[in-house]
Amino acid sequence: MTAKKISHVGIAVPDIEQFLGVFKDALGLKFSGIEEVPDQQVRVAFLDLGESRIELLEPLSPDGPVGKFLAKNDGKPKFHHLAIEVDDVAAALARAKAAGVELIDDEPRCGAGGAKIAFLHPKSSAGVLTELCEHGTDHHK
Ligand code: CMX
Repeated sequence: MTAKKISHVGIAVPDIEQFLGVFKDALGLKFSGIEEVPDQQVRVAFLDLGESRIELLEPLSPDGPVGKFLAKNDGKPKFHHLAIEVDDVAAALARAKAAGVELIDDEPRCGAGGAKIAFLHPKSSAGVLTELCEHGTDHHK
């Protein structure tokens, strides 16, 4: 299993359109589209930043992970997670589990762009919600 790079940094926002301009216009990052990820109850926007990306996450439901996270922060935007690109999510999960890390997902799930994703609990990853993700060979991220 190889960890390759920071895939993206996720920021929870109450409304993507309200915050898109900061990254797209003020910082000049390339906006690469909006996608709904029903499995995670979010709508996401990606902005390219070198070999990595910024992901803005808007809740599709107040009961999903991002909806709950924003509610705890009085609805204000906040850094949400760090995503690490790996070549094999299942192997990365097995390695983390063997090292005693608490997993949120025991098996990879389907994330934005068809990536295989899985989360480590922030309690055992230095307080940072950490996503492991694996993109197919047809995707540059
Ligand atoms: N970063 C750091 N800490 C976080 C956190 C985050 N994003 N979200 C919650 N926590 C903290 C809580 O503050 C809490 O800390 P304390 O115990 O010190 O108060 C602790 O984690 C546990 O919180 P909890 O109440 O037990 O659990 P929650 O119901 O808040 O759920 C979590 C937290 C991480 C398990 C849940 O949000 C989850 O399963 N996340 C993974 C899936 C996800 O986030 N999907 C959205 C992104 C999808 C995508 O990128 O496509």
